[in-house]
Amino acid sequence: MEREWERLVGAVLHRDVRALSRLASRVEDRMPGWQQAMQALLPYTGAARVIGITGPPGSGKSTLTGRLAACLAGRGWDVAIVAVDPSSLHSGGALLGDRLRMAESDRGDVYVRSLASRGAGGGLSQATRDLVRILDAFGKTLILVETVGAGQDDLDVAHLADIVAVLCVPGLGDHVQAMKSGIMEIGDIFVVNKADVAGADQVAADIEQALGLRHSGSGPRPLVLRTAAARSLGIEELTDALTQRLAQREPERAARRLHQLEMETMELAMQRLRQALREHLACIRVRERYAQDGTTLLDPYELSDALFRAESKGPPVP
Ligand SMILES: Nc1nc2c(ncn2[C@@H]2O[C@H](COP(=O)(O)OP(=O)(O)OP(=O)(O)O)[C@@H](O)[C@H]2O)c(=O)[nH]1
Ligand SMILES: [Mg+2]
Repeated sequence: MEREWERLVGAVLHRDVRALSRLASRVEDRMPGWQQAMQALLPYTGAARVIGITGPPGSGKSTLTGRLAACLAGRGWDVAIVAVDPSSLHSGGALLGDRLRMAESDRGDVYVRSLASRGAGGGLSQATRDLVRILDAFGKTLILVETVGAGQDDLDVAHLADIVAVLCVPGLGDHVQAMKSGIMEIGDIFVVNKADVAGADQVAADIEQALGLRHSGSGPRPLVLRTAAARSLGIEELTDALTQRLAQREPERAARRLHQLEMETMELAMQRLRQALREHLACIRVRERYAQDGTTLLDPYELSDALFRAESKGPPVP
């Protein structure tokens, strides 16, 4: 490993916050050497608990996450917040707003970092996973991951997190219908935020009903709680519920970590495989042939067969 990376890794393991930020940026940008740095950190990871917090835009995720972080820090957890915000690609202002709202409510030792881009390689969920791992190695004991409840990245948070809290708010119409069914299934705790606004009781009742219909009976039934994050109402109760759920999940942790590492291996391998296929000579040759003779139909069956024959037998010529 390069000297600078070595220095950064060492400093992160000695809880140097500036090194943490620098290393996180370099890994996010996939600067050469990032993988060795992550490998060096890996043995120091596995202790941190991860809570995913997801929900529709504007439901109060950042406000709630900030309050939760303060509450958890007050109970002795060493907390970090990861805010995953793809929309910030388009609006840098929202990102700043997020940071500020969170900073207001933290106690100074809560580390906050936003991920706004897909970085140089891989998806947002990979960037999130890397960052969580770095924070874990740093020694954070509890990491809150805020994701906007829309799209695949949010379902991915379920693979990363020990437990997931799904936020709902009054005033979004038929809420349960509006929520993607996938989101409904990943929630361990449903939080009806903005409980100070009319309609919160109805939302809670709708969710209870939907859960009653869907819950299969494996594992504890998801909880439905009410909060008014902006007024700091319900935060203690939610913190109790989250920590209880974490404790209940404790026996499965080793198995879940193994599963997560297997999935990650698959993802990394798939990326390399895709890259290799793209670069594969056979592909180029056939494309050349196709370009020369526009009437030949490119045959994906034949071509994909040829690629796999080539994998095992050498000369990649169909
Ligand atoms: N009335 C009321 N407003 C709230 C409550 N919690 C948050 N808000 C407000 O809702 C707005 C959105 O809050 P955020 O915390 O930024 O919501 P978010 O879900 O993080 O938003 P995005 O990250 O943009 O998706 C802000 O104006 C908050 O002040 C609450 O409990 N009651
Ligand atoms: Mg937010």
